[in-house]
Amino acid sequence: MPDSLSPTHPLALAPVFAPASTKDGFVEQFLHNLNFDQGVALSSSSATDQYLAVAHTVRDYLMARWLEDLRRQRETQSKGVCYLSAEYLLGRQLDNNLLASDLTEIAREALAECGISLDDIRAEEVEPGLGNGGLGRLAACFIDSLATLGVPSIGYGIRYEYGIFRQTFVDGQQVEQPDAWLTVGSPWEFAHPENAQTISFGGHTETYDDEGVTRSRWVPGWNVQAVPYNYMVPGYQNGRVNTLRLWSAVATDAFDLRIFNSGDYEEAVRAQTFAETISKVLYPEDSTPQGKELRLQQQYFFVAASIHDFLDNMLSEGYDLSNLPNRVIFQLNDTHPVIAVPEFMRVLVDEKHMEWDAAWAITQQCFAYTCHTLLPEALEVWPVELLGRLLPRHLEIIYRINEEFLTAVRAQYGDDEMLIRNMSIIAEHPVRSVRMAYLATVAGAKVNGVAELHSQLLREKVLPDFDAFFPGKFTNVTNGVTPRRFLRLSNPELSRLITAAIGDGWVTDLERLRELEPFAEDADFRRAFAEVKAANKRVLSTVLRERDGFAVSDGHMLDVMVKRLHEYKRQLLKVLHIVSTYEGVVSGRVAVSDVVPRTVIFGAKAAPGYAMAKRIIHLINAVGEVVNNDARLEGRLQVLFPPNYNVTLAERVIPAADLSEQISLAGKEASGTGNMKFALNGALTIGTDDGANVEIRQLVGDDNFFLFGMSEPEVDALETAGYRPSEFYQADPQLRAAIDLIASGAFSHGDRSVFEPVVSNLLYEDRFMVLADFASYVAEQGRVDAAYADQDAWTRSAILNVARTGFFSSDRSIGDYIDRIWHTPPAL
Ligand code: NTF
Repeated sequence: MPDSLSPTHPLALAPVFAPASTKDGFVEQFLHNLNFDQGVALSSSSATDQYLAVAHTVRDYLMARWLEDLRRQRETQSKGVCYLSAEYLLGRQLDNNLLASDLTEIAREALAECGISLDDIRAEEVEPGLGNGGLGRLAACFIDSLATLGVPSIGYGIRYEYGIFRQTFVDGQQVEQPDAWLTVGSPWEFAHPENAQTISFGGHTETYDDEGVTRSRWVPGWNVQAVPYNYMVPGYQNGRVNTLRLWSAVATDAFDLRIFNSGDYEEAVRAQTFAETISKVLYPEDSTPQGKELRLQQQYFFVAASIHDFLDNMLSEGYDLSNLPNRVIFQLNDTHPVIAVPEFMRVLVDEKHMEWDAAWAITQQCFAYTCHTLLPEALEVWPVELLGRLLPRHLEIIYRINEEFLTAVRAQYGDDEMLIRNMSIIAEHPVRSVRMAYLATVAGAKVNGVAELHSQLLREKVLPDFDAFFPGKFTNVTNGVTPRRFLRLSNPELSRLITAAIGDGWVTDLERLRELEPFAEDADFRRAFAEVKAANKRVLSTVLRERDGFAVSDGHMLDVMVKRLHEYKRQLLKVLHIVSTYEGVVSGRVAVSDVVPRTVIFGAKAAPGYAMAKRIIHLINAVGEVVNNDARLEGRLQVLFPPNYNVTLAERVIPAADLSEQISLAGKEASGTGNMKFALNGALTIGTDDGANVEIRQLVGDDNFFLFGMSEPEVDALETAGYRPSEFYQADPQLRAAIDLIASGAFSHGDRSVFEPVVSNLLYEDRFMVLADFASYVAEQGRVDAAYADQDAWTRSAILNVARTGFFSSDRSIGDYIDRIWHTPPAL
């Protein structure tokens, strides 16, 4: 910086220019970036070069605002949110960033002038798939809303070199390919190796005398460097740009030498290997953590880096740490970042020399925990042996937290050993382990579930003792989705129609969609709405033809089930419905002319180690193969399973859907967010009373929702009474015929062994009660068929779904977090 420019001079605060807000400016900047960043002339540039140059142009445009927001957040020192999440399933960035900066039309015209189509450029972007499913996508929606609402905040996570695997099918079976999303580089990120944090692992602890005070300290065995990569998170046309900071692990010479000198060669090699692997790959387990050592390393790696980053770089000089609760709230996105709690305590007590009680009081105000599941197997536990080996000081801290907590429990309830064992953060069986959800609950100022039903079950069934012990700690924040990506961007035609009717205020105030209700009674509007749906189907049909070579039939009801493959979500129920329809026709029970033409679209990845889920994928493909090619069906039933369902494909599928399948066993799906996206885009839902389906149905009304299946209390009662799936099989000839057809080898070239494990699991175990809900599901699908026959009435319902689901904006969710949990001040 020149001497004459003081740090407060305007030119020192922001870049010297804010380019590209006009078409000519965009052209100039684009060509400049093409020449100077990519090193090519327009005439010799590839589509990738052009994409990168456009991305840089948008990035440059946002830069001034970003730097200003960073400065403002550092200067004001008002309370902000640190969102800690191991996953951010971002989706493509270009379109979103163009929209947020209101540059879409300028870019389109500018590129056209250069002979380039913006649509072609968009297709070049590889989406960053740094998440598994709902949890990671929720985090991405939340950072969008935080920026749009102008909440001082930062998202912290991991910059996985490989995101969620790319799914391919070989002979109908899932084969995973690595997701090398960084091959052409990521134009949206800024590496800051100079701000790397050193993250330690292993070693031992010791006590020492500090002028008469006995203190503990951790003497680590090895360490890695955490390099921050910053991503811009622009708010929607509000001039705000927040930050997402993702950490990448690298080895350093420094640690090599230190450990090498200590003589422990094996440890040094180990550390170096780990340094390179810690941020290498996203674990593809959704809902079923495998308890792998590397995963705990990833978790500690990113939360330790984030906490130190916050304390070192976000606080003003000499900040009084006892004020931290007025300055920050760390929101724990599920149990993955919960190791942040003992790390924060370690920093306060061991490094800042704070008294334990004072530090604990601060910690309990600085953290809040969101639980995203009800499945017991999804609640993370870490064996004490592993945690103690990797993070010995943290284990000591967890023990002390637990000891003091259990003392308090005893003081209230007496020596009820059963209760103590149930509430202990440390589980004794099958191996001594740390229950991360309990640790988070004890430490968190608030604990929230992600839909009303989920929060209720969390309090009543998963953590009832904690709810009694900590009155007022539990709350609900129903999930939401960003209307920018999942309506405005992904459904431009519907957006235009809505805006023409009620103005564009809905983009940031989604409840305004209510104003559409009267239009449901307007025949012209219904016609226009139906035309939009038809146009979206044509777009999807083109995408699937180009992407997968599928031929999508015209005039079909589009019936969609897209989500991770998990038994509790019950893709098998949908398969049984398809098989049953097919069986009805081929057996002559049903006249083919009575089959309402449907195209069923599946999208689902299975965790690579989840054998049953992979078999179900195989079965879906096998059923599709037979059904799609059997002339007796006269093309009235089509089953399509495009591989590698991701955010980019979701943005095409959801706007085109007529029917949204949300058919989990009641009490198992915490919330769901796909369900919200479909309703918001005018698909009708067939669903159980589960997760956020409950709230969707309440809002759209029973007449505009197809409810089926047992309620959660009914599931509970059946479980208590003793569920025997084979009884349902015996009692229902239609169900029997469908299962028998699968068992006969009809979908496996006569080989009965291929799907035998699926069939016997259904008949003898069926943990998620597919057979118990089958009859109800099929009956409700009959009502779907009947309703679809009256297209005008269907469209009316679809419009009401759009009009009444504004509640599911992630802006509303964030508002609830602010009111119920964070208590952050109004936007700066
Ligand atoms: C998921 N949880 C739930 O299964 C979904 O119902 C919910 O919509 C999303 O979280 C977002 O809240 C998980 O992925 C996990 F990991 F917690 F099991």
